[in-house]
Amino acid sequence: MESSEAIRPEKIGPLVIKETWSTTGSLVSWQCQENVYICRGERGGIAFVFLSDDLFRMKGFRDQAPDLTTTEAVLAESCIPHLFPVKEAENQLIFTTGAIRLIIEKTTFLLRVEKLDGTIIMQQNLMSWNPRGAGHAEYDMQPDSHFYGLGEKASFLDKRGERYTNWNTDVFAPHLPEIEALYESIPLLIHMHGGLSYGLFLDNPGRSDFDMRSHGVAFTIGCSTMAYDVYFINGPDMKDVVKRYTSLTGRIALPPKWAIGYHQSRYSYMNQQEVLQLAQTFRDKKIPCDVIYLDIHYMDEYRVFTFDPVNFPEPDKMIAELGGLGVRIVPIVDPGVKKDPQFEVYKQGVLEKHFCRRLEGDIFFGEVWPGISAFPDFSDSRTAEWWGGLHKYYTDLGIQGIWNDMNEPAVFNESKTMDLDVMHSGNGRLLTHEEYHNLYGMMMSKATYEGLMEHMGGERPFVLTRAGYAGIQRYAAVWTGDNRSFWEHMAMAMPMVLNMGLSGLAFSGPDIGGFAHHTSAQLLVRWTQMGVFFPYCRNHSSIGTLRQEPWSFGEEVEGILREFIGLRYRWMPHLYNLFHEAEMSGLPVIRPLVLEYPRDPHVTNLCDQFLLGENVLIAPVYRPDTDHRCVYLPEGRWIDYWDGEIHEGSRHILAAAPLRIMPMYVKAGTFVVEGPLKQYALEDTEETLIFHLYGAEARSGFSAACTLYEDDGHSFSYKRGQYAEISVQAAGDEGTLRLSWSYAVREYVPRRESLRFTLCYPFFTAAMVEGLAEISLEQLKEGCSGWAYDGKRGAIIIQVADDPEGGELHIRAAEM
Ligand code: MIG
Repeated sequence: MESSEAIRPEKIGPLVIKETWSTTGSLVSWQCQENVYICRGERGGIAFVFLSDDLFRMKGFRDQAPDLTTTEAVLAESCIPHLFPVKEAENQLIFTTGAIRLIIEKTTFLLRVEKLDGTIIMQQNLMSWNPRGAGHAEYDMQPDSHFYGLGEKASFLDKRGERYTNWNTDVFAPHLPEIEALYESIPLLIHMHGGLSYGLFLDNPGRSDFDMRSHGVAFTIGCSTMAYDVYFINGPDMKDVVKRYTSLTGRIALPPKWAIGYHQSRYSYMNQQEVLQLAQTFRDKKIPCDVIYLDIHYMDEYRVFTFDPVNFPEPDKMIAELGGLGVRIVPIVDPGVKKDPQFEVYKQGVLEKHFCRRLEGDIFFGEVWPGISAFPDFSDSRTAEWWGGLHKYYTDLGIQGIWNDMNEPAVFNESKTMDLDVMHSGNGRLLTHEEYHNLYGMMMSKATYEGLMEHMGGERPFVLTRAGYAGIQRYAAVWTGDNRSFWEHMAMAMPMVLNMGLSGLAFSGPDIGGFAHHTSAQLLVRWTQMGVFFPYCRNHSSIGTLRQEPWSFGEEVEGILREFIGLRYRWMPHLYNLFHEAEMSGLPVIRPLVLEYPRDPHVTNLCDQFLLGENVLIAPVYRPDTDHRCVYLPEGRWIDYWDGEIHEGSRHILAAAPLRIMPMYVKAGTFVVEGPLKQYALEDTEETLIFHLYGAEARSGFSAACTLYEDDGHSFSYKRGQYAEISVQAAGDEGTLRLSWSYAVREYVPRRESLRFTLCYPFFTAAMVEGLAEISLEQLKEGCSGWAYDGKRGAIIIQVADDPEGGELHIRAAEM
C-alpha cells in the first residue's frame, strides 16, 4: 500500500520556486489621507510622506494600505507629515515643496526629483518586489556620480563601483576591500553628481544591499524582508544632506569630556594590580589618559554584571584608587547571558521572560564566551528597562561608561548570529530576527545608555558599541571592531571613519595600533599620530599579540606618543567645540575634503588625509619607513603647523615627515583653540584658553572668526543653559588688525584669570598693540597682561584679563 507520501513534491523532481517579481505598473489612482499621499499602481503602490521642504518618505506597499510604522532609527518628532501642493497633469502628478518638485510619471510610475529650476536631482526608474516581501529599486547614475555614506564599510571613500550588504556581522577577519558587511549597518547612501548631493536612507533593519557596481548606468537599493521604505534627503550640498539625515535619525549626545580623552585597552588586563599599575605608569610617565578598559576577563566566568572574585576581588577599592589618579574604567558587557540556573541575571531573565524566543515559546540558546547563553530581547521596552536597571551594579561602583561588544549579535555557529526564526516582540509588533537583525545591537546600547542615565545622578553616560544601526549615534560611540596591526588597516580607517561621520556617526574610531596581529614601533607611532585626531581615540590590542601601551617600544617612541597624546589634550577645547557642533548640526568632527570642497575634482576620493573640522588638514603617514608624503592642499593658503611654511593651495606638495612629525596644515585665517595640557580631561586646573590665529593680515578684506563653546564637561547642566560661548573676531584694515571678543553666554564660568591670543605666522610684524604694554615672554608666562613677540615662531602673543564684557584691541603693523 502506498500513502500520499509517494507523491511528495521532492520525489517528483527538484522543487522549482519561481520568484515572481512585479512592478507597480502605471499609476491608477491617488488620494490624500491624513497628510499622506497614497499613490496606487496596477500592482501595489507607494505612499509619499513629506516631512519638510527637503525630506520625504516613500513607503512601498503591495495590496493593502501602507503600514507607516517606522523603526527606532527615526525620531518620531521628525516624522510629522506636512501637506504640500500637488498638481495633476495629463501624464504626471507633481508635488511641489519650497525647495524641490517630485514628479511621478503616470504611465511608468517613474519618479523624478528636481530643483525648482528644473535641474534633475534624482530619478528612480523602477521599483519592484517579490511575494516574499523583498524589494528593489533602481536609480539613475551619471558619468560624474560619486557615492558616500553607508557607515562602516571597507575600501575607499567613494563607493562608486562597490556593492555592499547591510547585515551586522562579527568579522574577526578579513577586513578586506571586498568584504560586504561588517558590524554596523547604516543604510544611508549619499549620491553626488553635477555639483549636487542628495541622500537615500533605506529604513530597513533586515538584510539590504546597495549596488553601485553591477548595473552600468544605474545603481540599485534592495532589501530582502518587509517593505521598501526610503527617505529622500535633499542637499544641495553634502553638508545639507548630513544635517537633514541627522535631523531625521538624531545626533550624538555631547559626550562627557573624559570620553574624548585618550583611552587604553587590551584584551585583557587580567587583574586588579595590573590595572592599577597601568594607571600609575601613565601618571608616572606623564602620558595623559582618561580610561582603562576591562575586557572579558574581569568577569566571573564571563557572567555579565559580575567581577571575578580571584582576579578582581575588590572592584570598589580599585575604582576608588583609580579615581584618585583621574582614571576611569569602562567594562565590557556582552548580550549573552550564561545559562546557569544559579546565576541571578539568568534566572530573572527566564522567569520574567526577557530572553529571545521562537514563536513556539522556546528560548533561543547560542554559544558565546560564557558557554551556552540566552539573549535579551531589547525590542521589548520592559526587557530594555530590566537590562538598563541591571547597570546599577556598575554605577553603584562609580562606573560611568560601558563597552557593548558582540551585539550584532555574534554567536559561535555557522550563521554567526541568532537563528532567523527567533522572534522579537517589539512591544506587540512581532518581528522575526531576519527582519530585525540590524537593530539588535543599537537597542542594546539604547537600553544601556538609558539605564546608566537613570542611575548616574545627572552625569553624562558613555557607551561604546560595536554593532549598530541608523540612529546609534544618539546612544553610543562606535569603534570599528577587530582590525589588525597592518599598515593597510591604518590607511583603511580613514575612509571608514570619514564615511561613518557622513552617516551621522560623528563619534567613532578604530583600535589604534591595530587589534589583532603584532604592532611595531613605527606603526604604533604613525597610527597614534593619526588617532589622536580621530573623534574616538583608543589603543586596543588582542590577547597574544605584542604589547602596545605607549611605552612598549622604548624611549624614542614613548616620547613621540607622549607628545601627540598631549597634543590631543591641548587641543581639547577645539575638539570639544567640534563635538558640540556635531551635537547641534550633525556635522562630523573629522571630515573628508569632499565635504568642504565638493567642487574640487581632486578630492572626490581623497582619503589618505582629512580635515579636523573645517580648516585643519591632517595628513598621516601610513606606510613603513617613509619620511615624505604627497599632500593635496585645496584652495586657499595653508600654513604648515610645524614650521610655519606658507603654501598656496589647489596643488600637491611633498611634505617632509620624519617619524616625530605628522604633516598638518592650518588654513590661513583659522583659529585653533588650545587649553592647558592636562593628564586627564577633567583634571582640575585653570581653564586657560589660547586662541591661535593663523596667518593674520593687517589689510582690509582679511577677516577671521571663531565661536568657542564651554561647559562643565560632565553633567547635563548645559541643557539648562549653563554653558559659555565666547566669540572672537579678527578684521584687517590698512596697517591694523582689529581683534575683538565677547561672551554671548556666560552661564558657566570657567576658572581662569586671563585669555591669550596668539597670532601665529602673521603676514606682518607688530609695532604696537594699542593700550597694551610690551612685556617679556617670562612676564607673559607669569600671567601679566601685555603683548610679546615670540621670535622663534614669528608669533605675536597677547594676554588680557578674561573680562565677562569681552574686549577689543588694535594691533598696528610695523611696515606697510
Ligand atoms: O572576538 O572581548 O571586537 O575588541 O577585545 C572576541 C574580547 C570578542 C571582540 C572585540 C574585541 C574584544 C574581544 N571581542
